[in-house]
Amino acid sequence: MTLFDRGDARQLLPYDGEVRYHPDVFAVSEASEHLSALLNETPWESRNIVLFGREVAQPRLACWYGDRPYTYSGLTLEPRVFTPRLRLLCEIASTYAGRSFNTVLANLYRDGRDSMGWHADDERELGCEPVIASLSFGAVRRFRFRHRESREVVEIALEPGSVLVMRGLTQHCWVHELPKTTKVTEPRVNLTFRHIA
Ligand SMILES: O=C(O)CCC(=O)C(=O)O
Ligand SMILES: [Mn+2]
Repeated sequence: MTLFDRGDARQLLPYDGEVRYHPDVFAVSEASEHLSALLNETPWESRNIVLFGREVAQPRLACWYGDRPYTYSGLTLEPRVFTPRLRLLCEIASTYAGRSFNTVLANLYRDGRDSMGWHADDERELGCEPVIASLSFGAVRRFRFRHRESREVVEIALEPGSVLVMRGLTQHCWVHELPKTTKVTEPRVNLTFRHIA
């Protein structure tokens, strides 16, 4: 783990926000151990959402950890208690983000058909300029930001063992998505650590 190289990550957004990408935070063997453990230890839930008046399953599985429920798109995820592994990963995420976290949303993209649509993590309880640290394990997936006004798009490949930190105006001025792809057949686990006041 390269905790001491964490200052020099690349800033991805050209304006109106700050996103830093830290590749290779975890060695290949560490990242694959976290992936298989997270796949097995997490009580993954499938959630239904209403899309154009029809109830359909969200295109991914999820699990929410922290001390209060999480509500988004009209869904409430009941909170679970951090496992020792999540406590460890939370500490690492905090080191890169420079702040502490008390919740994590775990997402499982089973293959390239799973995805997350355009959104911002701008729920009121995250505060006005939230800091969010996103850890990736498993398949490499494309991740895109789109500016709300200029419509400029910035894209990055999120690799296993990486940490992405979003802060400042990022959630105000940009939306982000993890698009579907026909090229990926392997699973990816993502952990987004957040601080809820
Ligand atoms: O899977 C990812 O990398 C992004 C997840 C995300 O944006 C979210 O959980 O809010
Ligand atoms: Mn998000």
